[in-house]
Amino acid sequence: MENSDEEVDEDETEWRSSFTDSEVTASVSGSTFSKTPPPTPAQRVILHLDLDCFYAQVEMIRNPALRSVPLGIQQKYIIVTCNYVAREHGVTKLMSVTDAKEKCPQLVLVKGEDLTHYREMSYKVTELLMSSCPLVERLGFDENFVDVTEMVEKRLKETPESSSCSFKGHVYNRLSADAKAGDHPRLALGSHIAAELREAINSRLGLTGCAGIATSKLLAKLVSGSFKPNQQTTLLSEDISEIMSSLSGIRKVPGVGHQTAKRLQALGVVSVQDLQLFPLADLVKEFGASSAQRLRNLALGRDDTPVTPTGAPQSLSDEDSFKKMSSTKDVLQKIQDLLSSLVDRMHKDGRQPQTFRLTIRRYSATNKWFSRESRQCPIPNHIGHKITSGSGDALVQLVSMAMKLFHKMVDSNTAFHLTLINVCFANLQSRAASAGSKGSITSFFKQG
Ligand code: DCP
Ligand code: MG
Ligand code: MG
Repeated sequence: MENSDEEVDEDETEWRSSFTDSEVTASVSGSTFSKTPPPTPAQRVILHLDLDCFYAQVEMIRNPALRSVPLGIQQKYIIVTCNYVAREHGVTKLMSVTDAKEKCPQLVLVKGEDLTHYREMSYKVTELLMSSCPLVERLGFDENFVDVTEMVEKRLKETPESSSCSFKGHVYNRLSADAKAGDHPRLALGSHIAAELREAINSRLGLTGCAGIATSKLLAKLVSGSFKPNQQTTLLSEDISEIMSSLSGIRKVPGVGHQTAKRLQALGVVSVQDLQLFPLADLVKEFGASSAQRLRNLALGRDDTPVTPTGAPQSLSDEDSFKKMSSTKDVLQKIQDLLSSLVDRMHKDGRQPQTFRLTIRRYSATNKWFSRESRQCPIPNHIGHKITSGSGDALVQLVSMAMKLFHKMVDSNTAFHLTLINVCFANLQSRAASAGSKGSITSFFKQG
């Protein structure tokens, strides 16, 4: 669960960056429709796509015999996900292996610590979506936002009769047949585009997933899991307050992470309604003006952050966590293992890393999540070049760099107890444009 890449977990940072305040109009460039005004924020159409039991689906594609059995993907002693057959037997995501086996003794377990196949499939999905619409933002491994506003406007213009089409899939809080597509032509068209994209993902990559269709990222994300698996749901603007008040607590609001929820709770704010009604001035005192307003807006279901196209990642990393590592020999072995696969990925990526960073986590009984320490150093050009050209002896030199950084953090003459090691290449520069531009997403995608 913790040997994540930079982007696996839906942690607070990720949501923050995805839902930070920004200019309302940034995402809805009306460039191709110069005669008509650009769509207003309320006319945006944003899709959120989330793949079904993602790691389990990848394993079922690799071994189709697993489709008909209850399947759990195991990382350490946790089932990080399970297929829907297993879910019928009461197995749930993030259940301990012991509990899952108790619920479902015939559960088949596949180890999911090596993320290579999941990562590759994940980027294939983003790439496929980008081939239909450039405005795609990744969120974690199995989710993407797509801003289809322009596609919708184009269809409305080119085939005006399409504005009277019906909704595809479910409509939140209503019987789909009763929802008047004529009153919501853009969302109705968005539901057709969502169905087409899901179909493309299914026919070309063999994956199923759910989609939410709404006027913002926040709402699309909230509505997409209403019917699972392999279904889609549209949220009409008149049901925004309904969906917000259906949430069981503030932690369910995307963008409110663990830390924020704790601070809110200390103010007595527990439910979404509490947050809607809490005096703004007091929120400002705790969080500052802009975060306070953002939190208030989120609670009201308002989010005008744009879908920000995801470029190639700015760093590549790999890590592993363990109960206890306390000898330099084991550290060396772990660093060698991690670096050898990371160097391989870096080579396929094609860009040249300028910086190497080593991160460790020391055991702490009290502060389990916030005790990471890092040291970094520049990668000399001749070593960076060896990585990109795939020359084998880069690894030896990198391992020795890593061990130097390790000794800067840890005095190996005294006892130590580590629970995590992370190796990271940062400051990646594409060869074609070492004069400054960032690595291209296409070269990154080619590695799959
Ligand atoms: N994941 C993980 N650790 C977590 C959460 C998720 O390793 N704490 C991985 C396993 C999942 C994948 O990320 O397969 C996607 O997470 P989701 O929450 O979307 O769960 P699934 O896609 O597995 O299931 P669902 O069908 O409910 O979306
Ligand atoms: Mg999923
Ligand atoms: Mg997900």
